[in-house]
Formats: sequence, structure tokens, C-alpha cells
Amino acid sequence: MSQDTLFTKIINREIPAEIVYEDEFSLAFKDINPQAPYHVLIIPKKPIATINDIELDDREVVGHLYYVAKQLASENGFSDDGYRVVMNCNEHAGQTVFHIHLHMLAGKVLGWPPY
Ligand code: D5M
Repeated sequence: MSQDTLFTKIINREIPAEIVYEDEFSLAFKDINPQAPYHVLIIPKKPIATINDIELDDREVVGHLYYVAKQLASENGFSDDGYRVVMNCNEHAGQTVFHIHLHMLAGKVLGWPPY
């Protein structure tokens, strides 16, 4: 079950975003509140609300988000130094937009754990 969020509006170009990648299944754009020098959100075009809502048929598209992350890392020169991809689920993880999104952070040494 899922409702349209502002990310659907970004997919549909109803609100602006700095889009860095797009294909049939996914879209990637700069996070409006970056937590690293390079911080993009990689989203499926299908509006899945949370990780809890991923269904068996979504496996390919969800896995594809990681492939896009790897490609962006390669194109932007982050493959060797490293980068982080993370997806928050619900309140305790701080999810604020209920359309799943992979955060990709790069360009500095990232702290861990992410308290
Ligand atoms: O992450 C939600 C992320 O979405 C958060 O890092 C800000 C980002 N955000 C919110 N609105 C926009 C727009 N309009 N453009 C780009 N980025 C946006 P979460 O994991 O849900 O906390």
C-alpha cells in the first residue's frame, strides 16, 4: 500500500530537483539537505512506501537501486575511496518521506555508527 509523496512529484517533474540519473525503473537526484559532499537519493519509480512494503515482485527494482549507486560511484570517482548507501525505515530510523529511497553519501570519511 502506498500513497504518492513529493518524490512522485519529482519523478513527474511537478517539483524541481537536481536529477543526476534516470532510467525506466529509477531516478536519482541530489538530496536537498546534503550530509556529505556528494549526497543523492536513488528511488524506484514505483512508489513503495517503506522497506516493509517491498513485495517479492519488487526484488529486481530494489536491487537495481544498488546497481545505480555503484554506477554513480564509478562515474564520480568514489569507488576506491568508498561511499555509503543506506535506506531508513519508519520512525526509529528517521524516515521522513514514505517512498523508499537509497541515500548515497560520498566525498568524505563518514562516521560510524550513525547515531
Ligand atoms: O530522507 C528523506 C530525505 O529526503 C532527506 O535527506 C531530505 C530529502 N528531501 C526532502 N525533500 C526533498 C526534495 N524536494 N528534494 C530533494 N531531497 C529532498 P529520510 O531517509 O526519509 O529521512
